[in-house]
Amino acid sequence: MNRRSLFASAPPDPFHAGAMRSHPSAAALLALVVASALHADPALDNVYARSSTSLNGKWHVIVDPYENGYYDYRHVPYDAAEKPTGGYFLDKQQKDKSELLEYNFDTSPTLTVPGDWNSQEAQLLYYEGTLWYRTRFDAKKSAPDSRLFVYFGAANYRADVYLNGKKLGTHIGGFTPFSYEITALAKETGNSLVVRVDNTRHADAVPTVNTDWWNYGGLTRDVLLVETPSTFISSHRLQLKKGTADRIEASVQLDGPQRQQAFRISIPELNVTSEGQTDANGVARFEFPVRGLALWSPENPKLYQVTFNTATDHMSDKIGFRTIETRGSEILLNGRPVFLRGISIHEENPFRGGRAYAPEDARQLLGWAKELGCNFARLAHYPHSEHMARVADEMGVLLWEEVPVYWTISWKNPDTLANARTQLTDLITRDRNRASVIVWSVANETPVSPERTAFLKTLVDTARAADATRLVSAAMEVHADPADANHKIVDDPFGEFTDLLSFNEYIGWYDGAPDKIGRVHWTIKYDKPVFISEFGADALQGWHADALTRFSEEYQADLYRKTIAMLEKIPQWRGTTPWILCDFRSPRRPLPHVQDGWNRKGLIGENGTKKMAFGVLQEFYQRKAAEAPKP
Ligand code: GCB
Repeated sequence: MNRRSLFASAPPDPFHAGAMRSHPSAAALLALVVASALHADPALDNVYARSSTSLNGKWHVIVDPYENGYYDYRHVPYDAAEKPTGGYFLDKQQKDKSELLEYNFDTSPTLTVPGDWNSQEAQLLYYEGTLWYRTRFDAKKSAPDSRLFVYFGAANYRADVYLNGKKLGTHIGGFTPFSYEITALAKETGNSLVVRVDNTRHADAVPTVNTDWWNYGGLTRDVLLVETPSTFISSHRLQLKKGTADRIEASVQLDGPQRQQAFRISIPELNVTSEGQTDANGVARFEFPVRGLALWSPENPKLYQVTFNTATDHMSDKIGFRTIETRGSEILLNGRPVFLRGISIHEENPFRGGRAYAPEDARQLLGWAKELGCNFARLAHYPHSEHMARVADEMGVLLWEEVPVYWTISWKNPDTLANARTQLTDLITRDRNRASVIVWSVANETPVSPERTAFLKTLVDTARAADATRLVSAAMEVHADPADANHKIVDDPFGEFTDLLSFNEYIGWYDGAPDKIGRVHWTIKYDKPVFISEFGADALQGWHADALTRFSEEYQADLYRKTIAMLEKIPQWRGTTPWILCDFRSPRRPLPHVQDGWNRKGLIGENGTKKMAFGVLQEFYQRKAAEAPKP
């Protein structure tokens, strides 16, 4: 086909033949993407307490492996033109029978939002690439001067967002929320919202190409149309002042034309109110005493209704108050030593399959953790949905939250570092008012090198600058003594910068057989609380054999028994999150009839049935809970 002749009479196209010099260079395109990724609309925290309409539901989709909807035939993005002539984001409809149009959202299939595409459609199970989503919605405002935003809980991995044919921006990072203001662009009826989601893995991305979990793509969390007053409370932060249990520190940010206003914070149940004034930037800081506060803990997950008021906006949040710190090798919760009886969790729903996203999913997963006897959970290996932290607040489960700096990241690439920092900051901004969250984790199993330690140190500094009240850690690795296979050494130089000395170990699974566990002895370099962020073994639920047979429930249960006995001999051991609550999908696990694409280290199988090791850990946690000093 002579493509040139086909386009000969088309409307002028600046990127068409003859206009080569006006093509944006690769560097300019990258700058465009980075600029739009950094393009910040006002933060919208506490989004579920705001006035909003759900845009969840069936969205029309076009699977676009060759990205015809994004690039023209010279591979230049349509949206780089000032007045794009093509691109699926224009959401065109054929006007007359002669018009050539090779896509049509209205007649395309649908997928449910929120939800990954892989688990909704068998043909998309392994799909990695671009998929276009389109929904239509009306946007009738309740007041003429109110403002409108579209909010995305998460889109994995890159999202290009368009409203009524205009680009709102690009967001990078698969697990953190983002929003765009659409006040000027939205119409009362018939808005077209198009999102190109691309889950292609990249070596310089966060995470990188190599992970042990499924790369679920799509609009994986809630999409909301949010309405705010013209000047509104765009973010808030309120918790106990560091080092005290009776003083509250708060800060708020207003966005809009009337930034300077009187501001009031109240906690009616405690009979406290604090008043202040926002400055020219819309910021106000508060500090006030509280009396008779019931501190939040797993045993008593007390939350208080807190209200935030200005003349133009009001908002409320349910917030718990607790302290967390370390002293030598102790972890102190509300000033008392605590042992973290934990479990690691991937955000997957074993019954429905695929990425979990709903409050009910959070209740299911954290409910199992409670049944196991946990007071703690590690939300591995990326930010889970906001519902997890909110449900943990209600149920009384302490949390470790993590960013996907996993295995081999491009340590020397400044863009990779900027990306990781943004993901970490966005996670902290979203969950910094949740009492359940006590640990920000900046990485998992990263290979020791000066570049990696500098990269992670920057993340630690970022976390501490954003939130000085929580602990910072990372799941590190154990080093072997070349002279003695049973001698395990914990000496990662990064351990100097973390509050917990957390590491993963797989003695008896990747490292020898279970009989090795009893022979191991440890050298631990730092006087910090030792936290075992992973141990475990694969077991196919329902498959029984002797304790030396790999993949049997007996092997896994025996490994748990032996590991617990070994860990109890480490004097500074203060908690663990064994790997993992439920079996989860992983393309790294092909063994037929045993793994079939699942990592089988769950204590619960793919169908929700518990394995023997669940009972072993439960028994240990019951004992630890009984031994714990009563509050
Ligand atoms: C690890 C990783 C985790 C894997 C696990 C395994 O060390 O942190 O993501 O899934 O081991 O099963 O190998």
